[in-house]
Amino acid sequence: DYPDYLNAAVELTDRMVEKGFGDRTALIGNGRRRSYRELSEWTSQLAHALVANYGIKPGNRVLIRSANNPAMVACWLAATKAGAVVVNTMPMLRSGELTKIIDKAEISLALCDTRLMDELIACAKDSVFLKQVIGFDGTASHDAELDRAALGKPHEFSAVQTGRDDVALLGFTSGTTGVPKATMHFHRDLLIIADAYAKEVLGVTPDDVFVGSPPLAFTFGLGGLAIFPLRFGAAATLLENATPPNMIEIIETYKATISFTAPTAYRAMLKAMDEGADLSSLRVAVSAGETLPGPVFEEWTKKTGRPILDGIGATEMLHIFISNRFADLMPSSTGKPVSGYTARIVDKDMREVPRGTIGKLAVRGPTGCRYMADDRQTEYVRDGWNLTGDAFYQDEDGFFHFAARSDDIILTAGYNVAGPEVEAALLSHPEVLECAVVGQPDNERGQIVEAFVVLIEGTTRDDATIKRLQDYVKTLIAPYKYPRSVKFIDSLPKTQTGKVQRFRLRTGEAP
Ligand code: 3SK
Repeated sequence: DYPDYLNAAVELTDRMVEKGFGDRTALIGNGRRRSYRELSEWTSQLAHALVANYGIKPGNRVLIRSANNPAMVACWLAATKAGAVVVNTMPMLRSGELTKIIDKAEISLALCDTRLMDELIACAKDSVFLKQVIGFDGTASHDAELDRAALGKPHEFSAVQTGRDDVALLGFTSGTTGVPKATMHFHRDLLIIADAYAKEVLGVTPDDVFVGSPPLAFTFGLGGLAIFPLRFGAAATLLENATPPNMIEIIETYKATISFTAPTAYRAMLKAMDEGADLSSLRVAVSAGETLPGPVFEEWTKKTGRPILDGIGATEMLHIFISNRFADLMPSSTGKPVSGYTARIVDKDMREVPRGTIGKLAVRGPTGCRYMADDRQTEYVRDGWNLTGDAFYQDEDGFFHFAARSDDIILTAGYNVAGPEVEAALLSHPEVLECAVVGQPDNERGQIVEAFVVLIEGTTRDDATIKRLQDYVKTLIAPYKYPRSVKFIDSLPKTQTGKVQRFRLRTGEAP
């Protein structure tokens, strides 16, 4: 139930001051805390600069390029206050990738951490769209062009009265298939994900302190590290380099209570706990984006007394739409739909399949899915249902279970093998750190199951290890599923949001 006119950035800043949160910590980063009042004033000054100095108008597309830091959050909120449509991008993107985004989103102005300017300036040279690249200081010193333009501007800004269904954000899909697409999100969507998932599933309170690794440029990170804390008067810690040791330090220093990260980081945190790290302040651990291995879930539950909350989200839907809850949790499942969302398992004709049958996951909800100028709208959205590209089944109790990405199903000698099932078996072997399983063409069997394995330090890469792993898999799952080919690699190819790019292994493009 949202008013017709709504500016999401106002709700997350000025409104929080009005509600009495002015003196509470909103952001922690670069070694200092910023209160809600400071954030409200900072974003208003920046919004004034965007309008007065750079001519930003409602509806203009603004690209932001930065690592996770308070200045990036402030720029995103300021541009949103000014009515712009924002595209947040990750620091690792190179000019070729940025150019595709700039052209697709028709970006006219970019705000860029001064440490990352080169690639964007290269894009601007030949771009018909990008006219201005303005630097901001992502460190604590605020000494760059945008910061100087904002200095001395009024602390209050009369934000653009956007409609609740005006586009506020373009989320680019992370490209597990290699071709990024833009999805459109409204001002109200930014609040819905907090009011549905964060409130109902996480039970966020003003005393919470968030920590996590996903980039703010990925909507998983924007929700978990900016929107959710700010919507409830809680605090967000922002880390430019969110490696597990840095996250652990932040958890211990600021007594973080909610973490958003991937299974590999939870595995590292478990090891750190064995070595004496105190992570007891964490009351919620969220995992999404990759399959959560059973052993990580079990060990975390045993050590902390609380399970990891696994869920599934999508940039297309803005955030997590199916999740486990502490009070309603099924280990190894992804959980049940978040309030406001409906999910079902369908066949190729969009007919619902019986419980227990693997089919395509279809989801419907208030936050998507809307592709921008893309044929995928007709291919992936049918009768209002978004087909996520995942194969799932729903059990008798209503829990949804991941089976595979549709393209992770391997057809071998007449059998259907779900790659993730073989991965889970391999991952439970003590010598396997990470792995990815794909199908490779084979004259005799159509496809064979091929595993790419990252071994733990000290394990020998030889035929004996291959045989050991193959025999082990055969003891856990039907022997026809064992990987006939095992290759050792140093690391798995991943997207910048941490998803394994199996297509690159399949095509031989990686490692
Ligand atoms: O895993 C994803 O793709 C995702 C995307 C957006 C928000 C949340 C998640 C888990």
